[in-house]
Order: sequence, then structure tokens, then C-alpha cells
Amino acid sequence: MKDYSKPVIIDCDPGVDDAAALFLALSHKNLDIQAITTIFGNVGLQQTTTNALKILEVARKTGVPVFKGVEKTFDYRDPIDSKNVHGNDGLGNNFFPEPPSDQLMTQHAVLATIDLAKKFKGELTYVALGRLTNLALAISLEPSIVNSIKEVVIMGGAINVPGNISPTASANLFGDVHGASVVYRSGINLTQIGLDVCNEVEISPDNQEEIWHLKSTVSQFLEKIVPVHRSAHQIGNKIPGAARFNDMPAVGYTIDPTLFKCETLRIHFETLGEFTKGQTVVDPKHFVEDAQNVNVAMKVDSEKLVKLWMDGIKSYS
Ligand SMILES: [Ca+2]
Repeated sequence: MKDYSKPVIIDCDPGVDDAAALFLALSHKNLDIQAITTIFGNVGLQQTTTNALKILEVARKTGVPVFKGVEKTFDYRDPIDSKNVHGNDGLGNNFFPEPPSDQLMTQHAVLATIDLAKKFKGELTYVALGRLTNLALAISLEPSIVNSIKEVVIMGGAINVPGNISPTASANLFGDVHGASVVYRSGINLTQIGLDVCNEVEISPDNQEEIWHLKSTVSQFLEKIVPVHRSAHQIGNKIPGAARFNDMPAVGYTIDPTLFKCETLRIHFETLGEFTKGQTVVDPKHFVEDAQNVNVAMKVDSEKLVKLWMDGIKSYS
């Protein structure tokens, strides 16, 4: 692992797995988090923004600014949520007290993204843990960021495995197909950390117990928010009772790409099909003109990634 602190924006919709991913990101010296931007998704925008502030309060990271993003899809429709998976408050039906709002900035997330892409020209990594609407809008408003953002790491997509919200689509991309289509067609440097690898990363009951026993503020918070999400994610689990945090591997990749085996695949993002809307379609024979090369994670060293996450959580006192 290179010892280098890279400037990043984390765009998210917390969300239980976003929380697990953010705690890892906020703990690691390789990431210099310039902004957390929020987007509608697991719950509505107001709640995802409140939850992001809550996570920062729990992690005691008072220096990280939060920028609120958009609340509707790229084609301006009311979004679908995932309250059935994350709870009505997005954090396991705990309805925590309101966090302080000092870290909430007045600038819009889309404008903050453009400013940071210009400030860290060629250096900025954008980690997308939710719908891609904020990034699609930033690209639409300032197309030059396609060249100035170093890498966009997306949690989403599925190549050799089924979707998790339809036979073919992952929830993050299905949740705003037009936004996702803008990003996939833009030519921006994309890495896809999709279900092919996320399905392989399970936090076993033994590992969970180890975390709960830490009795730190972060571990106690996780212990409260995980059960609802864990129950909703049992189908397909290899280890009964395991927790799966689909957003966490994207942060893991950003910290240490050597944990993943990636392939460059030519991808068309499907927006129309009755059963294939939201699919990341592989197009090796160049049938589709605007398909783009994407760096796609196909395998993961899940043992090392789980250890990375555990070590991150253990670093909080
Ligand atoms: Ca998320």
C-alpha cells in the first residue's frame, strides 16, 4: 500500500453501509477528505444530510465539511428510497438526536465538486456511494472536470452476477439511470466497484462481536444501526448472520487498490430495457458507439479488506 494521502470527495446517501464506509474513510491516513457531499437515495436528501453530520459527530471529525446535493433524479423525478433495507431514518430506525450543523456548508454540493476538481486538478478522487446525480450535474455544468478529476470510484454495477434491485441492476445506478448514463458516457476515468466484489465481502458474526466489544462511540453506534440492514441482507450470504456493507469496498479500493483485481471492460449503461434498465452492459465488440472503457473490479481479497475495515474501526477510541 502506498503511503500517500490523496484528496477525495465522498458522495453518499447514509445509509448503514455508507456509515460503515465513512468510518473507514475517516480513519485512514491515505485519504484526505476534502468534502462529504450528500445525495438522495436510501432515504431523502434532508435525512441523508443529517445522517452524514451524525456520522461525523460520532467519529469526532469536526474538520470535514458537508455539502448538500440534489433531491431529485437527473430527469427531475421523485426518487425511490431503500427504507426497507436501512430503516425509516436510514440508520436502522434509531432516530438519533439531531447532530450539530456547524459543518454543513452553504455552497451546493455540485458547485463544491467543481471547485475542488479545479483546485486539485489531476489529483482529486471522487468516491460515489450513492446515485450519480450530483456528479452528472457537475459534469453537465462544467464538462472540463471530466479531465481534471483523477478517478471516479463508483459503488455500483454488476457484470457476472445479478442485480440487487432488478435482475440486472444495482440499486445505486437504477436509482437514477439518466444521471448514471451521463457519468458512464462522459469519458471520465471510472472505476466500478460493483456487486461482483461487494457480494464477496462479509463481516462475520465473530468479527461483529469483536467490534461490539470495543465499546467505543463508533462501535456502539455501529452496533445500533447494523441489525435492520443485516436482516435485509441475509439472502445470498455465504456466512449466516454476516453483515454486508456494499459501500465499504469502494472506500477500500480508494485506500488500497492492490486488494482488488480489475479488468478494463467496454461498458454501455442501459437506460431503457424493461428488465435491463440500469445494467452495466459489457460491449467488447464495439456494437454501441458511446460505450466507454471502465476499470472494473472483478475479484477482491475479502479477508484483507475486512481486516482493513476492522483495523479502521478499532482505531477509534
Ligand atoms: Ca450508499
